[in-house]
Amino acid sequence: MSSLPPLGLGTATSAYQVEGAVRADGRGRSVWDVFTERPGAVKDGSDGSVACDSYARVADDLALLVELGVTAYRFSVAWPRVQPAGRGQVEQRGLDHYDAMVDGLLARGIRPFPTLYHWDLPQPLEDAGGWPARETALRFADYAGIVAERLGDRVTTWATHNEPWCTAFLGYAAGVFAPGRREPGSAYAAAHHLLLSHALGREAVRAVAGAAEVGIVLNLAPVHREPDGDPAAVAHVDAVQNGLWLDPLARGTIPQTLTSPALLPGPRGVVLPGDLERVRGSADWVGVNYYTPFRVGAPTGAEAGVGQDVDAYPGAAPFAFRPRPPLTTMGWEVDPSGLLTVLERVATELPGVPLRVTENGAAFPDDVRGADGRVDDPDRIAYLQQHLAAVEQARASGLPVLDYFVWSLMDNFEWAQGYTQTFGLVSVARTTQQRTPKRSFAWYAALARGAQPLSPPASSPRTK
Ligand code: IFM
Repeated sequence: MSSLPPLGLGTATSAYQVEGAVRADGRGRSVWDVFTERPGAVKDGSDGSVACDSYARVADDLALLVELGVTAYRFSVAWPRVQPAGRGQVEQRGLDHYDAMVDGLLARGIRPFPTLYHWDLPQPLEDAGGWPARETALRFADYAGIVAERLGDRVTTWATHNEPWCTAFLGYAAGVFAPGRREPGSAYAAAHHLLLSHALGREAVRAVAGAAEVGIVLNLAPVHREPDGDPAAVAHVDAVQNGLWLDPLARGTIPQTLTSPALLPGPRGVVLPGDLERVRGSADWVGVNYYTPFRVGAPTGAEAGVGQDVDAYPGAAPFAFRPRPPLTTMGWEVDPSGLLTVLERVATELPGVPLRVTENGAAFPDDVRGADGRVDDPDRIAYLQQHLAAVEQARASGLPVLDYFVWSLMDNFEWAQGYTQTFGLVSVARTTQQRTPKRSFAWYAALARGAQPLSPPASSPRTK
């Protein structure tokens, strides 16, 4: 019988994906403001300048969370709102916004779960070298301390980074995310500095808010070998996706399969004496963002549109991803058992460290509406139900999974996919910003209110 507290149920968003208001209250430019101006960078040519207008509609979003009955809300703080240049001057109006958000959540009995960095690096820091430069890690620690000074009397649980793999490898190797650089060596340097900045940021938060629990959110995935897959490629993909983050946090080591000069001792390396000791043990909790497993096979030439970019694993022997149906509209395979696998792995590598599923959810076509005009999304309900069952299984076997957050509260700006992918429990009309709950919202609300037990899904997700 598990002695864990009841599973906390929440939803998640991030600043650039929902806030809009990119020129409000002295906000500086971020790498995503600049990247989205690049022709072809975003599938539908859109950007996050308006998004869901959540910066101005905090009251609407809080009302949705209350209606949903969740106990927790995961949002991110935009660094360029707090320090427009990424260093130096602090913009109090930006801090005021998050201060009010935290108060608004607490007043409604909802726990705030801020993430300090969800990909919106102040552009001046990118101009000075970005995450491949050590300086960025030091500036992140300053920023973390500034936010903690303001919110740390009420926020107890913090995340430093969201999915640093995306920042490093989609941003600096594949170049499909901001800042859009295709420099494999820089990606490995960025990865190290992101981890270092997590450790430094945690120290800064705890210096002003001693009782704070500071974690990091990783997008981990089981990596399976297809019959024709090269074992070396499988090991490399696993090392970049999982080991590069877990090994330093758990043991202060770097996977031996990764031989980028940036990670090796020597003049081209960025790992300085003492860095890994600082990173080891620096996660008070680990957030797992889980969507899909990866299957690694030999390239056949017919891999277009599989939803994952092989360039984001620099140095791997040639390989291709082979997702198996059912797929979401992102091209991601649906496999709830992968969530259990990932949770087991983290719990084994970091024994005793509390875990949270900080993102889980799915983009589906959302093209069926009920008589009331609401999106009828049984695929999403089934997806969530199946993955929540995996979480319950993990907890029943003793894994310390404390919270689960649906990605996302509402449809929003899905990075390089623009507004073409919908992950929300709530639809958002792009022209009026009207928020309309989907059927999945009612389902999750019933669950959050304890009115609906977690039982096997009535139907399985449609296949693509
Ligand atoms: O929308 C993203 C989020 O910003 C980070 N995790 C994955 C989500 C879906 O792609």
